[in-house]
Amino acid sequence: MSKEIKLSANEPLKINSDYLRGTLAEEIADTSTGSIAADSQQLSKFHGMYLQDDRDVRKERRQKKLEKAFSFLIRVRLPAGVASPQQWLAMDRIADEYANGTLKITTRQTWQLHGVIKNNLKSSIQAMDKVLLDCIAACGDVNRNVICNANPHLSDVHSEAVELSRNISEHLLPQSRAYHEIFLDEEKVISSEEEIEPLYGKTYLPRKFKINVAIPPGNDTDIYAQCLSFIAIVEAEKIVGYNVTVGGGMGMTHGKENTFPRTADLIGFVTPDKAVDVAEKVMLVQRDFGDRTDRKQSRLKYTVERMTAGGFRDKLEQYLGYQLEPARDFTFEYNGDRFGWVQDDKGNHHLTLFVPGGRVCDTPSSPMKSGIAAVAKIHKGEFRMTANQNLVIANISDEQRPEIEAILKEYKILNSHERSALRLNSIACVALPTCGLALAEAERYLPDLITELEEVVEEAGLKHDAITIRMTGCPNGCGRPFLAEIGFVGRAPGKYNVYLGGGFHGQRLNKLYRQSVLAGDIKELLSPIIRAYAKERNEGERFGDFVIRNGYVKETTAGNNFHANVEQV
Ligand code: SRM
Ligand code: SF4
Repeated sequence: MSKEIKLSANEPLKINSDYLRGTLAEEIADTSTGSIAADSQQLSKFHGMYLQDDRDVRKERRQKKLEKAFSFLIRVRLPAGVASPQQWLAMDRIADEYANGTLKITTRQTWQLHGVIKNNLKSSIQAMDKVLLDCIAACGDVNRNVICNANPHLSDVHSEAVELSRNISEHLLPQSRAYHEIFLDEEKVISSEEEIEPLYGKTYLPRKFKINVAIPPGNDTDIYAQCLSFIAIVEAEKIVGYNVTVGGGMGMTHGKENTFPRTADLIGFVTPDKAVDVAEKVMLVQRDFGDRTDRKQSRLKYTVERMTAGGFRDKLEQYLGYQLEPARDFTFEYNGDRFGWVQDDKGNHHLTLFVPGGRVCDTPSSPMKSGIAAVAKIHKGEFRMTANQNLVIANISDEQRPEIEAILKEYKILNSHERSALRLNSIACVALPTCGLALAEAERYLPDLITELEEVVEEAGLKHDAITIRMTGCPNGCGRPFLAEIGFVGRAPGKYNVYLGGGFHGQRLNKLYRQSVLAGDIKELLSPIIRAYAKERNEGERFGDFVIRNGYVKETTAGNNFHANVEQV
């Protein structure tokens, strides 16, 4: 007798949702609560929003017998992270009118709004629609925001890569009109089932799916952490095609060794005309072979792990009807951002600014949000968000540069990138107080920890030496901490697992060095290693390589040995 397969709860939910409608419209209209039902919470993700509550006031509200302080996170779909000044200004206003007055630049190159109460959801989305922004598929079991290298040096090649990112995003966009009906008050039009979701069908994907486009030598989009990546191969300043990697991902669960971060595998090369088709077919292989019984095993990385990279490529080639070409040579040099001013070959200027934790907000020492809005009022180029949560003010003409510089100076943000290389190479995920999954602080704590570590780094003469350092409030890995040379992952309030030995350009996972370290003990734990690195490193040796050579941690060579050879915890 064949064993019955038990699908995860989200599968029937998707099937019965009438293509992502469920009872969302009714629940959003219900003013008796700030919340929505559990099923609707799952469906709302496909429309780019999550129900959250302010965890800082949970206890107080419980004591007062009040409902949690519910609000929504809204995440925008912004392929390649490119936005016009008008779009920036609209988001700036929406943040003030309907959210918590801040704009969060995410590790997938887009804006998030936090603190949008249910009553303001439709107004926010309608205001975005006016400037041609939407949040369709920004979350949920679908293809997410397609990200792309933000390096302004390579502008001609960059625009080709941006175009590919946009084409993939459009091609893989869910077709259901649910978003338009629920949030934009569009009339429901009845269409045949096949027309509704030709790629996804009723069950969409087993889990989230992530794509990026990279242009060596910059790996600022961290290709090894993505489900599918296209690495541009450039000859004579033209993209001749893309190497294809599959099966990267970060999320894991503490104590569950069958969950692990995984670096992607290189499986071949395609010419530019085939890239969208390859994106579609990789997604369809995952649609058909991804695990739909256990959401902890359903990401593409586990599908590739089960099938092996070669097995996955064979299946993909069956879907494509042609073979991938052998992968071409490429070299990545870094996965951080290049800060400050650069001028491209057409004479335009680009300024990359450091945005601490990606949080664009006004503080007394740095009114960044007002400053960027003032720039947006006169800027004729565009804004590009980076996958390291930073911001490029791009395509500034010779004539406009002095004016923009004057504004940035007035708002004290012109020199936002004049910091230690350690800080400039840092990422912290949002974590508390909005993230419901956070076990510890990240965005609100990493800056202080870096201030402590800067003392050691400066004393050791390493102020200008880049070391990648990333912190997340839990092991889901939103700040890609398992690729950092120094990674901190929350275990409990004030306690972090410390990981060492990631590759400087994102090519190697790190390894657990110490478990559940108290925040107050981190400086003491790392100081001797940082000092030793300053004194004993080989010429050009990176921190992540040094800690492996000196035996602080064993090398992680693949996701499936991430948990192996952990010597001291
Ligand atoms: Fe993430 C869930 C924030 C990039 C892996 N992520 C969440 C949620 C929505 C928590 C939740 O499910 O309730 C977080 C909302 C916090 C908040 O209050 O804003 C959240 N993730 C973020 C952002 C905002 C972090 C940031 O500080 O920038 C990033 C938004 C990206 C975007 O614009 O789309 C973000 N998340 C990532 C990345 C990095 C990336 O994509 O390059 C990863 C690791 C790569 C990967 O997917 O493997 C990531 N997020 C996760 C996971 C683990 C998935 C897994 O495979 O197990 C979860 C939890 C889940 O899906 O169950 C999660
Ligand atoms: Fe939340 Fe964890 Fe993601 Fe940080 S890593 S935003 S704590 S889910």
